[in-house]
Amino acid sequence: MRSSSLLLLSFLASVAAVRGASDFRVCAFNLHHFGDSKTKKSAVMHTLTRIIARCDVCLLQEVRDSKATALPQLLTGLNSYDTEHKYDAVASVRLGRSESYQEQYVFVYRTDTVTVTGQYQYPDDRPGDVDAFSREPFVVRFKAPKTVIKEFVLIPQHTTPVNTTRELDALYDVLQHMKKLWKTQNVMLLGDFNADCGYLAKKNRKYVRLITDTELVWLIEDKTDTTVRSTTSCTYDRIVVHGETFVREIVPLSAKPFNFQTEYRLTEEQALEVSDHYPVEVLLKVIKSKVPFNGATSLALTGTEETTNQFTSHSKFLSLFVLSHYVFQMLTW
Ligand SMILES: [Ca+2]
Repeated sequence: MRSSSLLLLSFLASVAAVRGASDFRVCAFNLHHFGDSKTKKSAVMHTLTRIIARCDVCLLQEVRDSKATALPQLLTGLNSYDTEHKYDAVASVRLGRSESYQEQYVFVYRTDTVTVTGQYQYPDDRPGDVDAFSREPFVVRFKAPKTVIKEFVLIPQHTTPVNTTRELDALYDVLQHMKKLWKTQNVMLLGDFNADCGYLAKKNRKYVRLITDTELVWLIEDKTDTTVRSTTSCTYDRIVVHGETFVREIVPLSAKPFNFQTEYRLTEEQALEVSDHYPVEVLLKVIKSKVPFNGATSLALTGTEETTNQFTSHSKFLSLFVLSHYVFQMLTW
């Protein structure tokens, strides 16, 4: 009796895991000088692949791929590592005030759960505040049929540490600009904002509209450590959501850094080879699937793109059901 209760519990947990697998995860990761030299380290590339393969959409920052070879390699690695999904990427041009130091924003996404429906390089020519950014936001709109929100806009930003306060405030103008341009309220701002420790003084926060506007919710809370080094604890990486609707369609309390050092049992040194930042991530609510106990699935999903996912969850569910049944038989014999 006891073992059958345990079995039931583990079965329910497995079902929950299957359903959990259909979460929709948005991530932002500062890869710390991602380019040619990193691609030569296979352990580092493997860890990067594992991290990025957790996300439906992953913003990469500090992509310094001057030879334009690192990103294709990363995508090839992702597609052979995780064959359940197909990954593609959309990238900005190389951005920066000097020729010698430039970075790209890259969004890696699963083509089976997400479509890019718009992209826009912010021109940074706002009258009275020309050249506010050194890495102007590369704004992308995504359509994700399995999420409740359906379509949303991501504004990325990797601030320049010494100019954090000004750039964060100017991001508010980018937000207003995009809301008007694309006629949407569903906007998320994310990335390595350097929004803590020495780069964003407490006394200056009241001047940053991105912080003071009550329509914005900062999901990664202050005092959360997004840095790998054990000697630092700063909340540099952030996810900020605009608008009541979008806030409602976020899974409560799901925003957090992903501590890949602990998760993948790396030493600090090994983790630092990957990056000096943890990725930050958040789950968007997905359209619920109904899984009745007769083994038949009826999913409240629409559109042919979902067929594969439905089939996968359905088969996983059935296999689990059959497996649990066998184990149960063995235990009760
Ligand atoms: Ca600029």
